Amino acid sequence: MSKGKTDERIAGNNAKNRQQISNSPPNSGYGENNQKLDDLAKNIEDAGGEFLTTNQGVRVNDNQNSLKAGDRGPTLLEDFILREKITHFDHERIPERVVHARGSAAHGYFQVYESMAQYTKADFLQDPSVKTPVFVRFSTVAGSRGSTDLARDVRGFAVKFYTQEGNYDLVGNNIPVFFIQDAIKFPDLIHAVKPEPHNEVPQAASAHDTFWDFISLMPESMHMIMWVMSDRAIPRSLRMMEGFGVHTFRFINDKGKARFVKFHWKPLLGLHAVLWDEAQKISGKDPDFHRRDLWEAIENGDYPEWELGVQIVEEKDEFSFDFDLLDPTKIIPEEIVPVRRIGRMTLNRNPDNFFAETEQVAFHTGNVVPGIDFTNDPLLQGRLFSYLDTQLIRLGGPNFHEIPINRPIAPLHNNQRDGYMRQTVNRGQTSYEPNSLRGGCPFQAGTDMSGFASHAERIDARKIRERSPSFHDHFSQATLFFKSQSEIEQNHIIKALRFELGKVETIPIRERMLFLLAQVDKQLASKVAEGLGAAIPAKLEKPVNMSVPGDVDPKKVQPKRVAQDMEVSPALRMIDNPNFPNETIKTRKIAFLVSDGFDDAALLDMKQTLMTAGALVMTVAPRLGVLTGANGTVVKADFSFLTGSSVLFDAFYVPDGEASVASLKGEPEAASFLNEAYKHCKTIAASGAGIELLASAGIVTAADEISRTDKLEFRPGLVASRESYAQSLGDQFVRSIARHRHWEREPAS
Ligand code: HDD
Repeated sequence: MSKGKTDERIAGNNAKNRQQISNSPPNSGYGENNQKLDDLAKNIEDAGGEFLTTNQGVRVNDNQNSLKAGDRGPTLLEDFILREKITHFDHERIPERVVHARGSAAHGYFQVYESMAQYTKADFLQDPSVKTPVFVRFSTVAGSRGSTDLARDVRGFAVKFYTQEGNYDLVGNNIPVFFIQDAIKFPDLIHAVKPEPHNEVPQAASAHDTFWDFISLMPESMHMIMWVMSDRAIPRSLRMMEGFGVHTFRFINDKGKARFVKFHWKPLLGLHAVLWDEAQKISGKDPDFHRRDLWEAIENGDYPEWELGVQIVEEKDEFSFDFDLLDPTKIIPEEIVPVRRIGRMTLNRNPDNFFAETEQVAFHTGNVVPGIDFTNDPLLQGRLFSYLDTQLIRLGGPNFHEIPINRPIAPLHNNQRDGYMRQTVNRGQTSYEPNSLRGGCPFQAGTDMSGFASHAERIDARKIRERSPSFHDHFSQATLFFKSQSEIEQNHIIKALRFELGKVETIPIRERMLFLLAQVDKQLASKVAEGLGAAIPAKLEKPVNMSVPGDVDPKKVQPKRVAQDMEVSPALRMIDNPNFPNETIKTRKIAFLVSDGFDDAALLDMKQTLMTAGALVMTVAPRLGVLTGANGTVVKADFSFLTGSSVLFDAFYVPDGEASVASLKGEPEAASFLNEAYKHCKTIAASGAGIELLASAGIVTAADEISRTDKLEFRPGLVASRESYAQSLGDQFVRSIARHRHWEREPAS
């Protein structure tokens, strides 16, 4: 929704306006034909209103002074206005999520490309003309609600589909595997990664002893560790990352035939990350970087989009892989089972109120609709318990499904009653089934009436606490992931591990990690060891009382069947990933470094070229206010060198203009802006006198370097022209930005 539209929507704030909204028929336009938004509209209360009132509707005539015995006397207990206001304030907070506390969300819709009836009877996957409303919440895992967006962490990617058959929640992550194979280890994992209990340090970071202590004793986490140490864990934007359902689920068609399915979200803007050095700096400069980015993109009408992909496996092929489909530490490589893209999700509206929607939304892996079912993945099975349980405490009782954001658009009738904060006024004598007094209503829906019937999987087993031997290979896919990365990405993993383990103070923990890394890849381990100034131990010393299988008994590992000769999976890398061939500069933020006296055409024509390609242009100047070009063009300074920062932009341009460049040369921050950009391998362009700023910043070393070549891109990601502006310069700048980073400039580790 554009800014204009938002303003229009919130313009009216009186009772009459609200009346109009609540009386509006479905698809009134309020919700852009989105049934969930129309439903939410019934609860909208715009800020303002005519008179200030208490919660009982009594008008308040003095909101500045409490009721006192004399103007210098004590406050009276009688002051019900003061008491109500303070009491409500005291209770404004609810417990934050125990994990995924830091989140950002948006509304949108999903549309399937063609009917999936052959595979699933799920109603929302049948008709390409149907737009199913969605609410999506992205999150980090370890940090508190107010923590930085740019932590090295997994990103939550939770989608609530408000389907005509009830809510379906796909509660996934941006990484397709998980740390542990069994949910019983989840509290331990989270206790280990959260700030340490004695001093609550560090916030939103895994680089500390307890996390790596746990991991070093948990070899099954090694595949996940490769992903978390990769650039996937520091995305450039929530709009530029993949999503995964992680577990294997089931699709069931109307004939009752089941197939295994893995879910993927493929972002249309491609896969992009920031460097760790940037991530740390962004955490200081703008801890809301991802939240702001998502919000602004939607406000600007640059709606983020993902395609929903599925990998479908026939039941007869369940055992034909060299890993177990039920093991959440494994992927099905896309080269073995291709991802079929079956629909598109578009996020096109920001929430009206963070607390009411983003904070109060309650996801649950158990929210499924007919046509989608579970498998026996022991991690998924544990999650099926956890989510409902956690919402009961977090949202204060059993009626959280009545909170507007959680309410399904499908009709809801049952005999569940009462409890804290019940909103519904259930009329009638009966609250049980079967009944005769109300004609049997509400009655059970047979499967022919969309009643949910669990897949009748045959189970004939002993009750045991054991893990299947088919879960015992903890390293093959970790190795596959590492080997599939480009050299640059491998270096980033090495550096990330050096950083994280370098923060670990207990030497035996580092050693255990080096031992495990050596099982993944010898070179990886030795490079990490080099950075730590340590040696890889020849064998793993089990600490006293270690109760988990610290190493793998090869006799217990199932023989490999399919894909044992698979060396690399290109779909696992971010750089040159074949799934994202079209590089675009859409929504990239380009900083123009300018001051008074800039060359008007050099600024305006370049801006036009970039905007035509879909990028956003912002000016950064020695001060805020307006700037005037040599020929009188007036532009607003969006940032000063104080309020802006190099790490917040994707590319940089210094336009021609003698006076402008002279002023920038006197500004030490301008040079450090460009030097950081250079270090972070971003594209920098200059025209005419702008080149002198590159020279004074030390980026162009030999003064005549540019004259010696007729190439506009005279060094990787450095674009310049002696002319004030030529279209060829703009076109080259666009092509260079589309490569995102110029890794040739990055020093090897
Ligand atoms: Fe979880 C929240 C994703 C394992 C227990 N989880 C939560 C959220 C996401 C995930 C995206 C945030 C939802 C939101 O935005 O409100 N969790 C995952 C994935 C997992 C996973 C992809 C592994 C494949 N989780 C997992 C296990 C357990 C939990 C094994 C417990 C046995 N997760 C929870 C929770 C949370 C949660 C405690 C905290 C807040 C909430 O549920 O609503 O129930």
